[in-house]
Amino acid sequence: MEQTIERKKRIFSGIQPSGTLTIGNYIGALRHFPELQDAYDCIYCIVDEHAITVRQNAADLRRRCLELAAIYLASGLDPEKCIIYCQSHVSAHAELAWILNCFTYMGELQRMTQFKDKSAKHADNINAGLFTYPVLMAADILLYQADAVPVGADQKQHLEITRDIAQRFNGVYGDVFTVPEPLITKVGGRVMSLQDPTRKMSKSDPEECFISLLDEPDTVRRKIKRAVTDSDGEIRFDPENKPGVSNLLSIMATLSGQSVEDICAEMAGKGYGDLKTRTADVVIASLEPLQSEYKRLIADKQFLLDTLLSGAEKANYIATKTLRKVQKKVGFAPRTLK
Ligand code: ATP
Ligand code: LTN
Repeated sequence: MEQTIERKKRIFSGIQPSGTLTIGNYIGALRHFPELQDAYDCIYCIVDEHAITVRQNAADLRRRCLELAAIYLASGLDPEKCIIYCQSHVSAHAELAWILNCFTYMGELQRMTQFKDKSAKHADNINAGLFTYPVLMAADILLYQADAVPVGADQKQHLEITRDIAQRFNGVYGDVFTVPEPLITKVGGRVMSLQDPTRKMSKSDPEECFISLLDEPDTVRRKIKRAVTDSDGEIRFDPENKPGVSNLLSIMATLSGQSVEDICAEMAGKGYGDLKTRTADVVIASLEPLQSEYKRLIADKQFLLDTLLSGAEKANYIATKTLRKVQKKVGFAPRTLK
């Protein structure tokens, strides 16, 4: 009897171990990872190779990789259901990135807004890795033939270039790569900095700009209390004219599950002090379970390492299959004469 086994659709995403994750990373990306793990075949990577495009202290980076593994697990990811691993443990990423570099134009990379932003931020270290960062990201995604990629809105342009590279390669060599779709949430896809609500919240910005997933309740209250708002005093969702207030409202809405409209209706006539107290209450309550699970997990480094190594083994199997196919297509020397 003929049987067709349908492959589950595949999800791939990655986060850089470049600092403690912020509620921006959580709301825009991480929060969705566990939601997807039952219906899809999910692969979640810790992209340490991307992290060194900005200078990192080696001991800190090493420690942060394990911390991010603990955060992944604390957010609800189950290593029995999905693959969790470190990018540098699977050499196919760097190998495919090299090949894809030869299918990417300088002009395309020069247009990337993240490259422009990071070049301005790190003017003393505009290295070639920072420039070809999107190509390594394309390699990450294409190696696993991912159908969809959950990311924050800031990564939309990188997903577009990934699709362009895949289509260009497929155009020359046939259907080698799955062309991935971005998964970006409408509300919360772009959480803004607490100190400059016209810029995105980023984990490598100064402390007061973000709330870390591991911030103590007192710290959360202090940072939200000092968040930049405006002087008109009205609680209204208007990102264009009231970016600070709108940012607090969408943080509260995404974390509580309540709509922005309902929150505004409930807070009618109240002041920014009340808005900030309520936002802080919601943030603290939603971080609490993740933080207590994190504390338990981070105490067992051996378990975290074992999880990453067994994840890398599974990832390596899938990635090598794609890499070998690509190497053959481009005409690299064969490994057997058969
Ligand atoms: P860095 O500051 O080191 O560049 P980052 O905070 O921008 O890092 P990444 O590791 O590059 O974070 O991103 C991890 C995921 O979090 C990505 O999917 C990214 O789109 C998402 N993300 C990052 N910042 C935000 C934000 N402010 N709002 C929503 N999503 C975000
Ligand atoms: N570029 C992303 C992190 C990242 C990623 C990926 C996300 C690296 N590789 C693959 C999704 C899929 C960032 O800067 N946020």
